[in-house]
Amino acid sequence: AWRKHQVKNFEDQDGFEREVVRHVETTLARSLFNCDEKAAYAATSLAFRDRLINDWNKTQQQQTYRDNKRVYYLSLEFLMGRALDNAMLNVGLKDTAKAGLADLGFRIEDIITQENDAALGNGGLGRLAACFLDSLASLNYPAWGYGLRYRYGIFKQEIIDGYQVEVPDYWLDFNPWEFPRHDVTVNIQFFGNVRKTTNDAGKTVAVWEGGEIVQAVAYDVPIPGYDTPTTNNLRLWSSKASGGEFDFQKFNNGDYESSVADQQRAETISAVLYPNDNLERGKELRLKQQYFWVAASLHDIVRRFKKSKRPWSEFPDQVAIQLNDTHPTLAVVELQRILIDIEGLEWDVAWQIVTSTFSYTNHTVLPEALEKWPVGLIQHLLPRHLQIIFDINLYFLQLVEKSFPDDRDMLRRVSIIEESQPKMVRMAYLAIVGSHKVNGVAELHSDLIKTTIFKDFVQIYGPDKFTNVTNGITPRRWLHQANPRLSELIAAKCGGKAFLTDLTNLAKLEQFAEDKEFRKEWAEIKYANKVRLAKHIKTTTGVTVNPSALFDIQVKRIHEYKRQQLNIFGVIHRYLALKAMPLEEKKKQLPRVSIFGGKAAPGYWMAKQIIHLINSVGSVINNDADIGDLLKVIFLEDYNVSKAEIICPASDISEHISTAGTEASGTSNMKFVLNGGLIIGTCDGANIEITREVGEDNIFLFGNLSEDVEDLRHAHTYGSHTIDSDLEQVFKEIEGGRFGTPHDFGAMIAAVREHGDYYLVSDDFHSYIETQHLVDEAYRNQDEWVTRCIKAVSRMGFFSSDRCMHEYAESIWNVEPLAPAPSE
Ligand code: 26V
Repeated sequence: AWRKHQVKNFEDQDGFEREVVRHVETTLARSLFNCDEKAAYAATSLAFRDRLINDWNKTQQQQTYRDNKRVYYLSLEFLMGRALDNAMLNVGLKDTAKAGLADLGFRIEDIITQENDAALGNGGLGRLAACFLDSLASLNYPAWGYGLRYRYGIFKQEIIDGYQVEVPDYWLDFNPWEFPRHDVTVNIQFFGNVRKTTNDAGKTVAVWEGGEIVQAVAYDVPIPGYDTPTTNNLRLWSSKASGGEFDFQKFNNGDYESSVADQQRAETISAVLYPNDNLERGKELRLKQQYFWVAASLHDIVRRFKKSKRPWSEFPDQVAIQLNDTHPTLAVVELQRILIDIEGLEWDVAWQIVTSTFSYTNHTVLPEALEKWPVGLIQHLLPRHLQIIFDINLYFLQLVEKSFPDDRDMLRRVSIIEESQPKMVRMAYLAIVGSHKVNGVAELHSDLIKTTIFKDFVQIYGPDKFTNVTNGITPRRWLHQANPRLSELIAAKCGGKAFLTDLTNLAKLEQFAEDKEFRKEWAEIKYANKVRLAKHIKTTTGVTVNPSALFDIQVKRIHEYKRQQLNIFGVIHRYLALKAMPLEEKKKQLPRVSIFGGKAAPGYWMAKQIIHLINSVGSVINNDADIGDLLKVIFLEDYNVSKAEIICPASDISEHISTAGTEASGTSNMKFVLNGGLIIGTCDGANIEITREVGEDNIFLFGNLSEDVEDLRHAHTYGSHTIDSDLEQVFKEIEGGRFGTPHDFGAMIAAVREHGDYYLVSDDFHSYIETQHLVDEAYRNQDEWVTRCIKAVSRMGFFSSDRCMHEYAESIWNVEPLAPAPSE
């Protein structure tokens, strides 16, 4: 009987409309006359959600039944963006929905934009996790993501009087894409103490007791693959007071307030995403988040493994766990604890299992981002884990001593415990010691970690433990969804939509790079995308920009190492040059729109100053009648995933100009090139591999190389350096009050002039300006420009996150895809 009544998916417009109407009338209990865009969004989402649930259940059943090795991607951040558009495209019924919604009186774009972004991440690291989930599902890998269900995602940014103001992102008021699993809970212990006792077998064992319990509740989010029924799972944990007798006791004793306070304290754990990107501040709540999420996830994974009744030795054959940066490193310790304290395995047997299970991805070399936790804090919060960390360190150092006898400095350098005041646990070292593979995210970055921050570990373990997997992006969201017209044009020339599942098919485009008609269509699409962005700029900032001008875009988190200050100093230089030009010459200049966007961490004062300078410069230049369309400066408020989908298709040039050696990879560089824009960039991160693929003629590189950075910094500090005279001119104008109160920007200038110019802005300024001139010159020849763009796109096949997932699967996880169950 069950089979006979199985839920049927809608297949056509009529079926879709029927489902929408049904959801409006019954699920939402609304009349059709009273169906606004929010309700239409809700009903459309529910209709698609029903489809996903079917595939999702089947996928999970199939994965359980086949019982192959699974991948678990542990990440504190998943920057998913919107789900509806993605679900419609992956299921292949967007056109059907579009027609159906039109029939019901709605424009599909108005419905799609009702959805709040799921913004559970800061930037590149979180968006990478989201792209990986898309690829894993699309390639039919049995994979789960594990994260935290933050009540507040990354803050919303408002610009008020040119300054960033943070507004909380309460995104959960209506979220049809998650399923609370109130039956899937895990009790998580904090604090307490450790007692040693002897068990029945006469062995000394540790018992962690006392402290407090917080409950983790699972919320599941379906992750549909593109053009496949495989629908994977993203499990997000939410924290809740454990309830039970303890609280009732308090309640009955009339201690109502304190029982409510307990509850609120528990819920605080998953309340908010930490908004720092590349800065570690060592807050206790952050450590609590990490353990809460790691312990719940591992409990879940172990529970699933135990159902198969296999011996523990097979755990690494069934489970691969990827640590997305060091944030989940406590998982290494937690699994060791489970195996020795709860399952009774011997240390060495357990440790073998642990290290075969985990692998670790490093995403930054910036010293201020490397996680360290005070020993005292861990002792207090997780007393048993600290003991295990000490033991892991002891055995590790013994091993090191065998290969490096008498090298006491080596032991001090590589110790997981930093002998500082206070003592610190170095999480990256713990992650390396607890993993069988460590990878960087672009070639240069992977080389740098081997020669700098993890150099000693290469000596100890040999080079094979360290590997590179260059980042990638999903072409479904970042081309097909964000740029539907370009996707269609490519499909028409590349033998259909195959490029969306094998991006190397883009190579077929190259033969059309000089084709006049094709170039024209290409340019028209770029223009239309610029018009779309110009409209967005007009409605959000009130500034009119000319879509025929060169659009120069830098959108990413605001950080000194990413050098938005270099960009804005360059803009000022351009403005001064225009102002100084005789009219005749000015008329010959190429109009340009400089577009910025990105959030500053709320506590990052200098980043906020940079935002303020950009806005101040904008308000002067945009209102200067002498300049008109020749130069506009725009700061786009609240850059996020859904805005990126409008912005990336609209660039002529985008900026990826970090100080060489600081940007681990970058991924927006890939998004912009894939959408037919060229880039201006430094020899850093994935820019280097993009250059190798697209060819030096199709990218604008400038600036010093990473191998020279150390010497240049030295020269700043020890006096043999003078600041570029054009840059001095820019500083003088700022100091003269041309862009508002000079005092506001004093620190930015002092950072370059007086404090050693750590990010080498002055060293790269001249090269940057010259290269921007080359961009202008190149852009004047539109035919050649478009040819370059087409060639660049045709050579971007390598940067699909599908390729990344294959590489991880083969060289790190040892997992294979699982063909979806045949549909009945
Ligand atoms: C550190 C911290 C410290 C505590 C507060 C929250 C927080 C959040 C993130 C991080 C680590 C940041 C590392 C990171 O985001 N790296 C970026 O990773 C991208 C994906 O691999 C890469 O493209 C970027 O170049 C890299 O900056």
